[in-house]
Amino acid sequence: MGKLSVVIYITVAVLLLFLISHSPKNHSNHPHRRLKLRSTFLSSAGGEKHHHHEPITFDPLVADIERKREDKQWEKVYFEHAHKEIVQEAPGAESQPEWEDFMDAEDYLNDEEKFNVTNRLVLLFPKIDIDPPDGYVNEHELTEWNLKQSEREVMHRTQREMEIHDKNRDGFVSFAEYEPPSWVRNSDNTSFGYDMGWWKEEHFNASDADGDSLLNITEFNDFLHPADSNNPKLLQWLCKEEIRERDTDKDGKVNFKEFFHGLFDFVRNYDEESHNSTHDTDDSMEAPARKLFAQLDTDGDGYLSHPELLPIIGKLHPSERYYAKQQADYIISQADTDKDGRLTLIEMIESPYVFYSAIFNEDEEDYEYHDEFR
Ligand SMILES: *[C@@H]1O[C@H](CO)[C@@H](O)[C@H](O)[C@H]1NC(C)=O
Ligand SMILES: *[C@@H]1O[C@H](CO)[C@@H](O)[C@H](O)[C@H]1NC(C)=O
Ligand SMILES: *[C@@H]1O[C@H](CO)[C@@H](O)[C@H](O)[C@H]1NC(C)=O
Ligand SMILES: *[C@@H]1O[C@H](CO)[C@@H](O)[C@H](O)[C@H]1NC(C)=O
Ligand SMILES: *[C@@H]1O[C@H](CO)[C@@H](O)[C@H](O)[C@H]1NC(C)=O
Ligand SMILES: [Ca+2]
Ligand SMILES: [Ca+2]
Ligand SMILES: [Ca+2]
Repeated sequence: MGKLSVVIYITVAVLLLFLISHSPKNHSNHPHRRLKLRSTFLSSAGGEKHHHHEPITFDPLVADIERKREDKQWEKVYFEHAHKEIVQEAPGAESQPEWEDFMDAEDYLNDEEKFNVTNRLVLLFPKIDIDPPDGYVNEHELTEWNLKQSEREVMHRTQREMEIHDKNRDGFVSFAEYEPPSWVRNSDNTSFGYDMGWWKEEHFNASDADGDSLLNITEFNDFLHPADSNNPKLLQWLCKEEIRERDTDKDGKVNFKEFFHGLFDFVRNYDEESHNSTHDTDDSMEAPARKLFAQLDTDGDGYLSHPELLPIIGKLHPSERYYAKQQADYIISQADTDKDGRLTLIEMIESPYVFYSAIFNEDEEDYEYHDEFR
């Protein structure tokens, strides 16, 4: 008995020593470059507008892991929401049951033998370099790739939303079934004037492209993301909504002042290349603003009506394609070593973390540096 336990003890100890000395962490020479799974769960709940957009996850394998994790969080929240009584009866129990799973997934991504970033890029390159397949990834190919990843992500979230709202499980959401987000129901109509018509019946009707009073998954996805829709009724609704928000004197139209102090900034920021943020003053921007206003005001009555906003609605509500291109431009600017405007596989492998920047935790690297400037 005694001998046996000593043998087991020694075997375990030797095994542990072996494991520790061969632990992947020990030969990771980039301690700061830890890939970190994101939680976009809370920030992504409906109504994304204007400003913030989560970076698109480049690698479908990583996106898959993120989605699975997010689904778990979602199931937990939805379960608690649907069964409040049960959860309240068991205080403190299982407060964070998924934590272990998250850690495992992150360890997996940072284990260079299991998740080898070089090998991932070698594998993905031919899937991106398709138009044309010429050994180079150009801006167009990278934009399309990013767009495909983000559309998959958006549709996945829409499917989950659909599960909540489609109460009779017929694959359609009726207006009666649709329950707007709680902050819409609780806010009064006049506060701030933002999002006044969002999640209301007019918005719903505009999303219903075939007019059968039900939203299928495509129409429901459009409803949640009007700026990415091709449905003209919905784009028109979006323009009307924009007028409602900007029309501070409530005459139903947008005059130059309302345009200049509201909409123009969005249009200008969209066309980033053409402006100097540090040198812009109201005075220096008034002339270009007046010029654009005159161009948009096609009937020349001195006001913008909702059809006149249609040419710039994509700039007021940037689409997924806009962000996909922005991210492609950023990646190319960082990884295109020979500055020919396109990426070879070698260039990609030499800057792997640019591609994983969406999940690349750079906090540790820059913290002290930035503190100096506070
Ligand atoms: C990753 O894969 C490349 C290419 O196959 C190889 O050279 C490299 O050693 C691998 N890295 C690790 C940590 O296994
Ligand atoms: C908002 O406005 C609509 C119509 O203008 C009205 O029916 C509704 O009661 C208002 N809601 C709140 C919370 O004030
Ligand atoms: C939405 O459409 C339904 C059915 O066509 C109609 O009864 C309702 O009045 C419409 N609501 C609005 C706000 O347009
Ligand atoms: C949903 O309905 C639209 C017409 O409004 C149609 O074009 C689309 O293909 C439908 N989507 C699905 C998934 O059936
Ligand atoms: C941007 O600012 C620089 C001065 O820093 C100036 O020379 C240049 O003309 C400006 N460009 C535009 C488009 O205003
Ligand atoms: Ca190519
Ligand atoms: Ca429909
Ligand atoms: Ca290049």
